[in-house]
Amino acid sequence: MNDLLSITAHFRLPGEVREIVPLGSGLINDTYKVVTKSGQPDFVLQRINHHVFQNVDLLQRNIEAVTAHIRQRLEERGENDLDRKTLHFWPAEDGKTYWTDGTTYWRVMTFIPNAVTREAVNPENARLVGLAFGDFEAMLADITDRLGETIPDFHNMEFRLKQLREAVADNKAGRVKEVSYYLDEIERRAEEMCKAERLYREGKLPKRVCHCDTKVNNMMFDEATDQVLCVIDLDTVMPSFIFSDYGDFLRSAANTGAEDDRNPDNVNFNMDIFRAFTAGYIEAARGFLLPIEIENLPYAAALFPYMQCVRFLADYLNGDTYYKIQYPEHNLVRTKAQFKLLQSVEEHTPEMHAYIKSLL
Ligand code: GN1
Ligand code: MG
Repeated sequence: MNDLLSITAHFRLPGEVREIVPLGSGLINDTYKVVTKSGQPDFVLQRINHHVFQNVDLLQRNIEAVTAHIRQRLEERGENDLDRKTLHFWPAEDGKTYWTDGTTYWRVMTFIPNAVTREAVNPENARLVGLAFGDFEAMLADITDRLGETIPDFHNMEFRLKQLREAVADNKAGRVKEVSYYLDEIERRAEEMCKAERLYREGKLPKRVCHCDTKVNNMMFDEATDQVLCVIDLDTVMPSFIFSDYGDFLRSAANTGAEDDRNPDNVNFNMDIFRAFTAGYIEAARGFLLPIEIENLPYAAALFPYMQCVRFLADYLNGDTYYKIQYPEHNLVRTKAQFKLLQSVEEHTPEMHAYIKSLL
């Protein structure tokens, strides 16, 4: 607590700190709630994982551009409650929205009161979330060339496969043999799954500003009304294919089990969530989506469990250096659960195409 307290002292924060407690369940950054004495706003303190986000300055400049742009858009629309619908980052002593001692990187944002995150959605709020992510992309569509890639090749499937193949070749943790079934299943789908990169090279598929980490728990809901307030965790907001946001949301929200479920039988693709989210997303985004983007939404729904399977497996083979783990085979359990989800998505693909067609 004292160490954390001394970090908050580098930011120009109003109010007196009462306590600092852990917050949230992210796999990359460390997050804390800074509780102040009553009547004053609380804050969120985050240690930015600079091994993952190697250019923190670019990262924060992206976030500042995104939050300012969203705020301006909401103002133009005459919306109220803007302090709960946009994130606000506080300047440190040097005026930047992060502080570093040379080894660790920190930032502080305002804590949004009377709001909650959820680990699961129901069909009613899945539609609202679809609208919210579609709207998020629509609001940011005109600043694509102002944002840098905070993690180069983040959702580039060809690159993720290359990393996995390198992990296999290095076999650092001696685990390759036990995962051969999953490696074969991954390779069998590799060409199809790299379709987005091919379409991009052929000039048929654009990049747009995307959130790129649209897990259910990266969205704030109003505690009382259950309305979506805003999208959080903006570290990966960058130019990408719209498949990123659409596919990654379904990966986390339309899973009947957990991302790391130890029992693959619990894991299935929930078509009610799929339908509700897709209806909301297409409603908000149809003004800018190209036919090729809409046509490939079922591909996106498969791509993200596939990509996550590849990423978890690569980390397992490398000896668990990227994702936080709770037990030694955690990344393998995650791999298996994501693979089961992929299989279930594949079974539902014709049904997904039919539903999307019915919306147009
Ligand atoms: C990471 O930070 P968190 O937990 O929201 C990861 C995502 C993965 C996700 C899997 C920067 O997100 O890409 O989909 O874990 N973020 C980064 O749960 O790698
Ligand atoms: Mg998160």
